[in-house]
Amino acid sequence: MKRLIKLIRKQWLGYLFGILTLLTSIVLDMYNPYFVGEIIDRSIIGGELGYLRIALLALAGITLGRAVLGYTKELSFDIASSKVIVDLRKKMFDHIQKLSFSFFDENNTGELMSRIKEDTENIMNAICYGIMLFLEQIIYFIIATVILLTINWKLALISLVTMPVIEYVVFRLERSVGKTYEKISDQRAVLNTTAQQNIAGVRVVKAFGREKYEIQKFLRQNEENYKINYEQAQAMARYNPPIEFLSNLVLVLVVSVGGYYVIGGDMSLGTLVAFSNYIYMLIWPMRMMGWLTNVLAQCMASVKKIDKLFEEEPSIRNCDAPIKPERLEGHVEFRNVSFEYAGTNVLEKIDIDAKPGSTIAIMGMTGAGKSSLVNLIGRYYDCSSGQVMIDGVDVREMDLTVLRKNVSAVMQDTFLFSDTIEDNIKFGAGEVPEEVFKAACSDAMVDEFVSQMPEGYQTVIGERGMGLSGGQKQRISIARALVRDARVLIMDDSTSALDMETEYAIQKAMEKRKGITCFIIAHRVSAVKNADEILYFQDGRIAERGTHSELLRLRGRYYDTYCEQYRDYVEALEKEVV
Ligand code: DUT
Ligand code: MG
Repeated sequence: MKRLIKLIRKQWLGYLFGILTLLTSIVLDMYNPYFVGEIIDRSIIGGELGYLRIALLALAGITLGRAVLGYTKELSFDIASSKVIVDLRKKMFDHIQKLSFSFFDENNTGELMSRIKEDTENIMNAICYGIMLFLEQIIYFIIATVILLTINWKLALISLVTMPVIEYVVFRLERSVGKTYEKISDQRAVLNTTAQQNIAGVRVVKAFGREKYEIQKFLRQNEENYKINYEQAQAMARYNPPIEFLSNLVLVLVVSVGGYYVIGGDMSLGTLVAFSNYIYMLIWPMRMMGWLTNVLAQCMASVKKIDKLFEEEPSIRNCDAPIKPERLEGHVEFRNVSFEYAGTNVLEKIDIDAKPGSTIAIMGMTGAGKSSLVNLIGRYYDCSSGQVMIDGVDVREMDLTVLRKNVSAVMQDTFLFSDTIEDNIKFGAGEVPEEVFKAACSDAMVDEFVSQMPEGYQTVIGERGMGLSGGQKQRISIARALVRDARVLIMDDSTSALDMETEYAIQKAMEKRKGITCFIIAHRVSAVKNADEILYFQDGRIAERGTHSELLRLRGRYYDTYCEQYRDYVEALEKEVV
């Protein structure tokens, strides 16, 4: 809330201008009933034709003035509020970007999207139309009350006494409409999610022949949506008639009592007409209050949700006095490292010493903790106990920017942006010399297929753009990691979609890149056998470790994997030989 008020205060000039035009417009409006009353008394009854001309001119002037002022008022409120929302969205986005991996494990995208979109829209409604109408109606009410009291206090009191009755009815009705609003908003979110998941996962739906089921599911949601909308329509339909009735009743009351005064000569006819016009200025604010409280309640709920998001602290951030080494050698050590996700142990007491420029290969069953291990190097997560060190400095004490700049990762799930191939590759590096870019593309075997494309590196991939094969995507993400001048390179299962030949070619190219400490996770023996040390993981522990030949001699799990992968080949070879 404080954050929002600060942002609103920043736009004070726009709001002030809006409020000034609003006040002027109200003042003009107040003359309307006055001139109508005077026309009746002086021109129609009194026969003063000259006055009629002046009064009509004044009325036309008021109407024109109000139109211009109304436009300026809406525009100033709109611009000021839009600026507040733009600032708020920017702050939210900056904040979300700062949050750690673990936050995104726990919160789904849909919810964050609705914070950025729907909740800010709710706030916009309140700080733009809400504030504007609230001020307008309050002022109308006060001025109209004063004018009515000066014209005829008895008649004014009769009308004022009925106002709480109208307000009570308005609030009762508004509450039922408000409830359906909430239901509609919830239901809309469900409908959106259903449609969005279905469209995003359309290939799975089709491949599994689940179209009919999905259509049914959507239709059910749609039907539900219709029902709630119907409910709201009914609530809305019930809303107006009773209020209309009450408003008219007040008018009838005033005209009847006022009629007596006019007949008795205590009040002119024109004054009575003006009086009844001012009464509308009392009733409208009463009617608006119901809507306004709803808008305000929605805004408060959204502000609360957004505040909660802002309260989320990044679990991983710089320590108080982070160490900023000029240059890293890339000496990575794990010292007695354990790690857990939400209370479940995933890694237990791991010790690794990766000398600068060495290659550590990691193998093991799925779920053994391989990705979890490498995620600790660039501090995507922090270990639960023990220490991960680079060049003798605990990664938690190193400046995050320096650390992340020096650790380059090819993640297990390839994610590319809907952008050109060139921008995707340069994503983490910014502007790089052409030869560095070229070298990365050729080492990652990207050049091989991109040079065949008519638009080459300017080809846009992703939505409506060029489709790529799984292996091509992997090659681009390898190039993206190579193009950065990082000391530590992590390749998490990043050659799994490549054929052996391409994998081999990339391996050979990587061997030329001296001085980079590599962590390679792979399932194929061919991808790990040249590593300085191979770690075989099982249930979060290193079950076997050594070089390729050491592990073969051990005749353990690595040996079994090796035999498994080479059996067919060996058998075929044996047959050939015989
Ligand atoms: N795990 C979680 N939350 C996560 C990621 C993993 O609870 O966000 C669990 C699942 C698994 C263990 O941690 O039991 C290790 O997962 P990891 O991804 O490290 O396994 P992996 O060795 O990389 O498996 P794969 O070969 O399938 O990539
Ligand atoms: Mg993994």
